[in-house]
Order: sequence, then structure tokens, then C-alpha cells
Amino acid sequence: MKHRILLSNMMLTLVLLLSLVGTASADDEGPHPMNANPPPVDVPSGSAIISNGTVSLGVDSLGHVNFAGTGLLYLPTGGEVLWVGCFCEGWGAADAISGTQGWSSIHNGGIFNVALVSFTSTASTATSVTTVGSILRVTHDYHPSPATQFLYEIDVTLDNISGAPVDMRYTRDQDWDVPPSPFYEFVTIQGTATEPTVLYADNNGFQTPGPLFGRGSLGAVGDFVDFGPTDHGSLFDFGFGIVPAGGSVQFKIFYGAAGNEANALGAIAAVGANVYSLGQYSGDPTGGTPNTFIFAYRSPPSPVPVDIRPGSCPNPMNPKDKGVLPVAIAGTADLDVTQIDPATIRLEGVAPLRWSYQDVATPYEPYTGKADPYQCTTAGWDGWLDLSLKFNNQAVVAALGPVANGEVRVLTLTGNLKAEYSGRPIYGEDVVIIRYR
Ligand SMILES: [Ca+2]
Ligand SMILES: [Ca+2]
Ligand SMILES: [Ca+2]
Ligand SMILES: [Ca+2]
Repeated sequence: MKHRILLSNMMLTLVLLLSLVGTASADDEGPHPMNANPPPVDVPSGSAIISNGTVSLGVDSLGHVNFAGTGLLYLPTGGEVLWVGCFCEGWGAADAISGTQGWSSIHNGGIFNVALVSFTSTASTATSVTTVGSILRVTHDYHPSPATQFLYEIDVTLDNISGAPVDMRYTRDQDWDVPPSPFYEFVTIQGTATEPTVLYADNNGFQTPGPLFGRGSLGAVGDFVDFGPTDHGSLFDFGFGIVPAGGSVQFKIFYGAAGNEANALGAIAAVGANVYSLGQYSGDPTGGTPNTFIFAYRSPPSPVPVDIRPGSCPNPMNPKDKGVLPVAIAGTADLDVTQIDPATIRLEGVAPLRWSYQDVATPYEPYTGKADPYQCTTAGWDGWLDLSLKFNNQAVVAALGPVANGEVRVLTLTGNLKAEYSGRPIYGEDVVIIRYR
């Protein structure tokens, strides 16, 4: 299949060259594509090639990758992994209740039921807003990761714009063609077994990414390491459950590359991604030189109950206090706090000084969306073990920036579960009142 596709691309290039030089006979005797592969979809305006200086992406206005000679390019090696052979990269979104789906790609089934709302770009960013039928609005916000030069971060937002609940689905796939041995690469997929929002994954990056289609692998399904070498890639079907009318789902995906596997895995860890695919050169599947290409996914954060100053409500915060700020993540029937990786916890971006496991707090609902300083509880232990954290108060105050006496601030806590429990992100918050003493 790839030989036909390559030939087709060469012929199309020839057509373009001939038309550029104005060959007299091009009108009646011009070369024709030799097979049924669809020609590249022409998106005349809006699409963009963006770069962070290490990784470049060709972003189509409809949100998929591959535009004007660039797919995913690793600049240090000049290695291009997607705009090679067939242009097989795409996304799809669906509502499994109404059976409505749409997808966007060049050669993975083209475009179906996806309409452009807007596309904007700069030299390093691109934002595509589209709709799938009258059911979903899909936003792909491409920007450099603040955590690593090796990854582009893509914030994906799926809005339910129908008047009814939807069963929200998203699919992304890509045919890795890894230089310097394109069409003969090793592929690794990890993290799918423990991540509940991954419904299915395999190494067939040639499939149409409509999320409601059946799947057929090229020999590897779910999690696997260094499968190949052969001509393949990866596909991920994600499911987010029932989302009410007007509701939305947000998650992050990443595209990028590094010069070896260690740097690739470091970049994946740095962004907190918990599911990923690697495409690697047939000559070095272990070291991952000269370039390891990356697709990664960071699932939507799970809300967790956070209690600043357990037993105290409201929660005073004294900017002059040079001691510790106690904070608990409260365990529940659904949250075993020993599954949380304490080293990943940040309160307003600040790491804890130390932690221990004690029953010191009782959850207050809602876990998030708090604004009132009395949305808290004085209740202490409740029989469920908590993760008790101590932060340097001055470091947290510095992270808050200027504060005024009596001001009410919502503090956010982020982190991840341990890798063996999916590594998925968690998110929580609590409210403090600034009180100079
Ligand atoms: Ca391939
Ligand atoms: Ca490997
Ligand atoms: Ca409290
Ligand atoms: Ca407790």
C-alpha cells in the first residue's frame, strides 16, 4: 500500500511542478494519479506551520496535523515522521448516544462531518475550532509546552452543544514513519491498561479516526514495547462518559520528539502525561536514537477533596507566618490517598516540604468551584486515611503575589497518582482568607 501511496504523492508533486512551469500539454496530456487514493485536501487559508525551535508541526485549520510539507518535524535531525508516505494523521469526535461522529485527516479517511468555526495562529501557536454536526464543538489549542522543548502541548476541549446528554468520544491516530528507516519502525504504547478513559489502542495508524468504527490492529493491541520493525503507528480511542447538555471535557495531548528514548520519557513525565506512543528507528529501538517521536495524552484531572488547615474553617493565611502551612488531601471510599504520588503534589506550583499519612480531615463538597471562605468544614478525622502535607508558608505566599488583608483567595492543588495506578492527574482547591497578624 505504501508504494502506491508514495507513487501517488510523487505524481501529484509532478502535476504541481508542471502546472507551475506552465507546460503547454498539461491541460490535455497531464499525468494522472495512478490509484484511488484521495489527493491531499486543499485547505487554502488559515492552516499554519508552527515551531518552538526544536519541534515543528504543520497544523491544518481543522485541527489535524500535516500541512504544506510539514507534519511532525524534529529540527535537530531534520527528521519528519508524519508528512511521509501517506499523510495518515487524524482526529475524530463522537457522541455514542446519537451515533453522531466526525473526523478530520488527509489520508485517514479524509474529512467527514467536521466544519470550521475559526482558525488562528502565530509563529508558535495555532488554535482550531470546529463542530461535529450540531452535537459537538471541538477546540484544538496548539502551543509549546512550558515544561519541555521536546513536546508541543495541545489543549483539547470537547463541548456538548446539543440540547441533550452525550456519550463523549475522541480518537487520535498517526502512522509513524520514522527516519532514517521510514516504513520500517518500532512502536511502543504504554499507559492504556490503567487509564480508564482509554477505551482501546493499537498499532494501526492507518484507520479512519471516527470513534464509533470497529478496529483492526496490525498485530499489537493495548500496551506493548518495541513492536516491529514494520510499517505501522498508533491509534487511541478515548471515552469520557456521559456529559450533560452544555457540559464539556478538557484534556491534553502532545506531539514531539527527542534525540533518544531517555529524553523522550523525561519529557512525557515532565508534562504529566500518562499514556503515550513512541515511534523509533529500526536500528535502535532501545536507545531511541537518532530520534524518538512522541504522541502523549494527559487525562482530565480527577477532582479530590483538599483541606487547608484541617479542623479550621474558614482558613486564615498569615503572609508574615514563617512556619508551615498544613494541607490535607482527604481520603474517601473512592480515593485511596496512598495511590497519590506525593512528590508530584504542588500547591499554587509549590512542592511540599514533607508529608505523612494520617486521618486529619473530612471531605467538604463540592471539591472544586469554591469561592466563599465558609465553604469548608471544621470536622477533623472521619475514619478515612488522608495525605497530610506541610508547605513552606512563605513559598506559597510568594506564589500568590500581592495580597491584601481580608482578601479571599482560592488555592489550587495539582498532582498525579503513582504510575502503577495510572499516573492520572488530580486537582483540588480550598479557600483562604488573608489575615496579617
Ligand atoms: Ca509507519
Ligand atoms: Ca524503545
Ligand atoms: Ca480547613
Ligand atoms: Ca480523613
